[in-house]
Amino acid sequence: MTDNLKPEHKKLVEKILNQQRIEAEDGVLLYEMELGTLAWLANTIREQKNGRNAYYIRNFHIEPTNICIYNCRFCSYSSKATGNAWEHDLEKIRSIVQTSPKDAREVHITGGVHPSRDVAYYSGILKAIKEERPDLHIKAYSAVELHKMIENAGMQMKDGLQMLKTAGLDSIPGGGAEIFAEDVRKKICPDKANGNQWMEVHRQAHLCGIRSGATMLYGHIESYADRIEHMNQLRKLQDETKGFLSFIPLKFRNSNNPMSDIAECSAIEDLKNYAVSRIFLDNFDHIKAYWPMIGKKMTQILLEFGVDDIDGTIDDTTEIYSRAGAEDQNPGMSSNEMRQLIETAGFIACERDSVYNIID
Ligand code: V47
Ligand code: SF4
Repeated sequence: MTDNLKPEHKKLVEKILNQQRIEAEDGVLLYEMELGTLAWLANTIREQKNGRNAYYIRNFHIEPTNICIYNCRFCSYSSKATGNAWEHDLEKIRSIVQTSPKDAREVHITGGVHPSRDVAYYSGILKAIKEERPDLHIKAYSAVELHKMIENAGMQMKDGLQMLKTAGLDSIPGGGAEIFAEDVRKKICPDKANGNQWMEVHRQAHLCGIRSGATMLYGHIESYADRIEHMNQLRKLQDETKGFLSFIPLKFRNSNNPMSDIAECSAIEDLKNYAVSRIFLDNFDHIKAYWPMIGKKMTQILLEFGVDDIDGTIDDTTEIYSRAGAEDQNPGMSSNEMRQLIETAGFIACERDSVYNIID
């Protein structure tokens, strides 16, 4: 398998197979490796960590508002991008929860960063949801939303997070990470929390016992070195706290946003990127492909490239990607459909809870 490789790639393959850590300097070399070798390595690691299991969860989304003070250039979702603003009040949120699938285990809440809603308002949402459905795991508010709502309240990050935890926050999603590299971030999302601030929110959350996800927006103007540096920062924090549950690469989609002139990357690039993530992030247990964004067929292929989690049933409750050009415009799959998607790809379907306990 390694006979035809360049010497520098051969050395790297040996390191990976011996379960030695890849340095950041070596990471970029991975992107230059041929796809078959990457797939083989990523799948070897996937099988060491998760066997042939492929996880999914019954969940739904709540997007409290698309009004946002920020100006991310890849955003197709905010009211500035759509010309159509919405903001749900507490009654509306209660009614979404009341009519949500009874077998859902998790609600994923994220949205725009509203100019006037504060941490007390967002705590109220959590309390209302727990009153309706005490059993529901609440994965809520990206680090960008948290950074602003807690800053607005003049609170220390750890105190704000503690207040939200007391109100019902169980974990936080991985959104808002984009790419940490400052020069790129200034071009694509100039005004929101920067990379250090994003990391600090997650660090403090982990210290408060709130686990989280981590994303990376790829396939726009970033370099391979930027991607590796992004993952390297995540890997360091994971060494420190062990608080990340999964890594979720998010492919840049170019419809209906100010970055529409940038072509979307190829499917081969997607495969490479997921495989490199699986190899580089040696201290992450799970790599997630968010199926509504990357598409069902691609999700099946990605299971052979290091992915072991395909997120949730969603129940047609998210709009973040539909206008950006997502593969699935009305996302929703029943548990049976999710199992079928996994099983026809040759993997073992495992329903999970939010912290990866397997449900019988
Ligand atoms: O931070 C916005 C991304 C994220 C575009 O934690 C775009 O389990 C591609 O973070 N093209 C929000 N991506 C969604 C998110 C997420 C999704 C699924 C699961 C989890 C999890 C988290 O969506 C934003 C941004 O990176 N995004 N616009 C776009 N045009
Ligand atoms: Fe606001 Fe999020 Fe859109 Fe950025 S991506 S403008 S933070 S809604």
